[in-house]
Amino acid sequence: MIPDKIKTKNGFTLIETLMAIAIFGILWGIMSAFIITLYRSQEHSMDQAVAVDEARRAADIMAKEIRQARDADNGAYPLEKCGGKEFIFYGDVDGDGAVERVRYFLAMVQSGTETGSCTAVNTGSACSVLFDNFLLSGETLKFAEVKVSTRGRYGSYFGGSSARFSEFSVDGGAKLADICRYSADSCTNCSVSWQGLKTFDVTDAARDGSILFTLDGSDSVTKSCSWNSFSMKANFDFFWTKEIPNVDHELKRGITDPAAGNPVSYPPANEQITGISSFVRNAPPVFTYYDKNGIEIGENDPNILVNTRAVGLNMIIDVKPEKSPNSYELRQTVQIRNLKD
Ligand SMILES: [Ca+2]
Ligand SMILES: [Ca+2]
Repeated sequence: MIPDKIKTKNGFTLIETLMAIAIFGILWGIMSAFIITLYRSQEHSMDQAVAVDEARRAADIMAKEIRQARDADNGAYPLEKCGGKEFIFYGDVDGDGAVERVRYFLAMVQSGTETGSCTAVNTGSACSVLFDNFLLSGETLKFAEVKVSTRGRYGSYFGGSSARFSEFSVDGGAKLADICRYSADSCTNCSVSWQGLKTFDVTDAARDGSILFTLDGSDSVTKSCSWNSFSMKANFDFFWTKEIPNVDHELKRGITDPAAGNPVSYPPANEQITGISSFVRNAPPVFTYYDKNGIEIGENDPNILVNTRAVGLNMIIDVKPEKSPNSYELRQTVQIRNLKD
């Protein structure tokens, strides 16, 4: 009876079983190669899906904010700049009753610090340091400041009724401040460390890509430090933030709160910049502008600010341009509610 039982109920022979195992093995090999490929492309698709989702949310935020553009708190027109990669307008985007300056732009924001020092040898002499390699053509300076410090023959004389101090100036202009004057700055004679530290916003002077800092010891800073080798040394820590157009893929949003005053102002230094959408690979404009008839207005049209009634958003999202899936294009047109004819 045993032989009957070896031949199973289903009737498979040993050879049939082995063949089934071999076929299954081959199929499994094909399947796993397929699954691995699928998984890898899925991973990339996931990144792309996340980027597209982020872009959609950014477009929603922008649409909501653009729709309610209005006059600035200082009376400025609702639209300030209608560019292909930069759009600037005013609106109360946080709903606190005060109108912010809002800027969307596609550019890289870069900051840097450079330090330079110089030595004045003779009594009452000056020394200067020039910075001129921080801004390349096409780049825009957003903010610059300098921290000035010094060391030298600063102790008071004539019984403390007068004092030695230096005068600080920028680009050969008028004196901006005294450094190490009187005891308030508590500078000591020929200190080994920098002292009298003061900070100045020098954005306007640095905007042309070149800035000269001068410290002048003509207020009786005497040659006697390190026994007569110098009268004064000056140190300038120069800090800057700039924007480099068309090299970045992150769409940014800058918000400037109004600063108190009459009229209020929107100081560039107060701008808070955040990224709102990564992987924006636009060669064509991100922002387009339309008049009351829905006709697109050219970016160089001198009347673009007054004629714009709607803003088109066009974002081309691609996590890795060299890989599929292909880029995703997001388009939306937003009417500005307060600019109806
Ligand atoms: Ca507000
Ligand atoms: Ca300058």
